[in-house]
Amino acid sequence: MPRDPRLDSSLALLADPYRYIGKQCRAFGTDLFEARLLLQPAICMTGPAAAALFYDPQRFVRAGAAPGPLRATLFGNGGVQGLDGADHHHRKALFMALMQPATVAELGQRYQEQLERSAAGWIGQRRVRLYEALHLPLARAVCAWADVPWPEAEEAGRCADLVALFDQAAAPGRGHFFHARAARKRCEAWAGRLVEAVRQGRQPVRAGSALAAVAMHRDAGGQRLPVPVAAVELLNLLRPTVAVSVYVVFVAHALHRHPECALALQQRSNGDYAECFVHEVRRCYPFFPAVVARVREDFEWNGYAFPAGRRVLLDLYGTNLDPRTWHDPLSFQPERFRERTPGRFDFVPQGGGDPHLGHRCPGEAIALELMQRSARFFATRLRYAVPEQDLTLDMTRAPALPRDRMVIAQAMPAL
Ligand code: HEM
Ligand code: MYR
Repeated sequence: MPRDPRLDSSLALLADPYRYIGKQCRAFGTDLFEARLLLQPAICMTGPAAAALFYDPQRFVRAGAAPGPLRATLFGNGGVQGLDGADHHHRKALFMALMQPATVAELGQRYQEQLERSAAGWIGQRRVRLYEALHLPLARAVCAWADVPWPEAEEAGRCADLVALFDQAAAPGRGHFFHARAARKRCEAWAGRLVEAVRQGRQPVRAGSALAAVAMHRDAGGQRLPVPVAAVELLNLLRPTVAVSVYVVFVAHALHRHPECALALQQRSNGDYAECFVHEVRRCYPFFPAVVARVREDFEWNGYAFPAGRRVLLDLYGTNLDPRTWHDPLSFQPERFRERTPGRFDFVPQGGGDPHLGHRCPGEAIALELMQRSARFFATRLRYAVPEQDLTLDMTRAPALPRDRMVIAQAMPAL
């Protein structure tokens, strides 16, 4: 197996998290190579065949796979991300049960109301940084949907903490160690108190709400989740929904770069165009760079040895842009999704495979719903200018973002 000769490649990965694996693979002319990451040997892979391998649950486990710094911030400990086998299957069902179309649509409706309310406040403002401006409407919507009480006096701090969990998880230095780790401690304490209050009947909940489902969930042995674990799972619903702000920024960015897409969204009779458009946004824009697992037992693949315990990274960003799957991969063409339904292993912005069986993101329906509502809102309900600014994406951070965070100006209701 080709080898990255650096003594340790963690800094190279951190400096270019979306392109490091793809670049090395192109240089070696292979789909995979070996490197030292976080002082341990690791196999890095890209492309649809590697994705199909990575999502074979017989081959890989997640226990102990996620790097410590990400567990301390983005994921927490004891949550679904680190489970395997029957434990994973049972816990995953808790998430999938919340993704019924009517439940997702209800979240979409609440988000749209909050977006309209926030946008009313953008009118008359000189400039609005969309990324930051989207956090509160998303946080309000998901907490109302989940049945999580959200007192106005606390919302600024709580919202900033939920953002820090994903925005500063991979930030070098202070952002990670000072903001994201402290935010996780505060968020888990808050979510844990809510779970206890529900269990003790002090916090009324709607049957079937996300908070009720997490608080009352029983593991395969019939036990309630330990409070800290339930807190992690509640945050596994709240945090990523606020993180959809990154995708919504990309929606606005793509509408600006491709005004013909805005026109297509304005045509009422344009069928599933909004869905094709947001798929193409998820395919082209960099968000979740790579996923990580460990080899369950020794095996060989295409003549390469995968030793038990070895950490393996799958490049999601590069797989979405793989020229073997996608014609002219760097050109933004929503229509490509009219001609072809995405496969389970070649279109992997939120992971691959089957979300019920493996670790693929359970929240894709939510991301799609919120992105489509945002696309329609920006294209048909809000008029705004995109003033002079740096619209290039900062690819040295994860999540990548436009350097000026997508500023809009002169917002007003569309006639
Ligand atoms: C897992 C991406 C939104 C909940 C994942 C994974 C990725 C991902 C790449 C890992 C897949 C793997 O390990 O194989 C994203 C992106 C989102 C997003 C880019 C955009 C904001 C959401 C939403 C929710 C959600 C809205 C729920 C409300 C989860 C959970 C997992 C997960 C609970 C762990 C699943 C498991 O380990 O079985 N997501 N996601 N995500 N996502 Fe998302
Ligand atoms: C979520 O909150 O679960 C969804 C969005 C999180 C994106 C955070 C991006 C940084 C993650 C870096 C992972 C690198 C793995 C090698």
